[in-house]
Amino acid sequence: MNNHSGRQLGRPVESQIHAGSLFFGRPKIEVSRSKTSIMTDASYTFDDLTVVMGTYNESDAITSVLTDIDRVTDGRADIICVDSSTDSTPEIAREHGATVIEQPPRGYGYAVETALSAAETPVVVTTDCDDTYPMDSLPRFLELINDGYDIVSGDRLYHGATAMPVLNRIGNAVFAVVASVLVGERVHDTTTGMRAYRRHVIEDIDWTENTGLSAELLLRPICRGYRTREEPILYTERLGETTLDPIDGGFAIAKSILTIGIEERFGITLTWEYQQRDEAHHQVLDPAQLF
Ligand SMILES: Nc1nc2c(ncn2[C@@H]2O[C@H](COP(=O)(O)OP(=O)(O)OP(=O)(O)O)[C@@H](O)[C@H]2O)c(=O)[nH]1
Ligand SMILES: [Mg+2]
Repeated sequence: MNNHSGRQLGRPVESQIHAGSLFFGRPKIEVSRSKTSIMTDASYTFDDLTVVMGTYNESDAITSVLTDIDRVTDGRADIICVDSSTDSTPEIAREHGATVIEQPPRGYGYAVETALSAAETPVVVTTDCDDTYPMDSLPRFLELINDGYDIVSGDRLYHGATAMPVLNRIGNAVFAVVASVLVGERVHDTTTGMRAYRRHVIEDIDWTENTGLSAELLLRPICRGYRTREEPILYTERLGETTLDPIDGGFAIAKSILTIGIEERFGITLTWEYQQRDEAHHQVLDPAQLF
């Protein structure tokens, strides 16, 4: 361990993700280790935090999600929703005081990247707007950012994620193993929607993925030496219908993980693939809404 506090080349020496073991089970989370090894002068509060999300017909869930954020942060965190809905989601978001940016429904990654770019605070947290992620974990995520981490990634699988469909659970476990081999660090949940980032990480990297953006937002920073850790979170059943097709979406994420791994490991850009991003992989696509 060392006391580097800036961006490092090579492997993230403070990363709690690998914790010395690539294949021998889940690493023990050692918070005290990070507290003694990482030097930072910033101490952020909820006034320095924006929670961002894509929203696509989430009227069943959005009230609960936004109310939880306000309750946990005492109304101090900014909220940005990038919305592509045809239901009342954007009106509900505005009523709750969220900033709403409207965008055609082009997929998860387009929405989340727009939302991340719109945030102005030094700390940004992503979530899905489906009530699956625990906003009660926001204080812990902020604490870990203040401990010096650039990224804190919610690990849904640590507690079993029994609310997750079995197919998704198996897929996520496989993604994690493949990604771990590719990036050379043990990761456990590459597609989680809940993470905290220091905003400079978002600004430093050119993002290329759509459905696979969540994996990209974790894997490229790991490969580039940002201080990253996974934090166990509880995952609950979704309110409202899923927007993403698990099969098509799963293949898109697998392709993203392979591409990111190859690009980062070998320092190449697979331009043949990224002249344009993958499509939305929504469950029900309404062609009239696409442009
Ligand atoms: N603005 C916008 N948001 C989107 C789009 N596609 C998905 N989202 C949002 O992105 C988040 C993730 O989508 P989910 O449907 O939860 O996908 P998932 O988490 O893979 O699937 P579940 O396990 O069912 O939650 C949700 O908050 C969606 O509303 C889109 O095209 N535009
Ligand atoms: Mg979701």
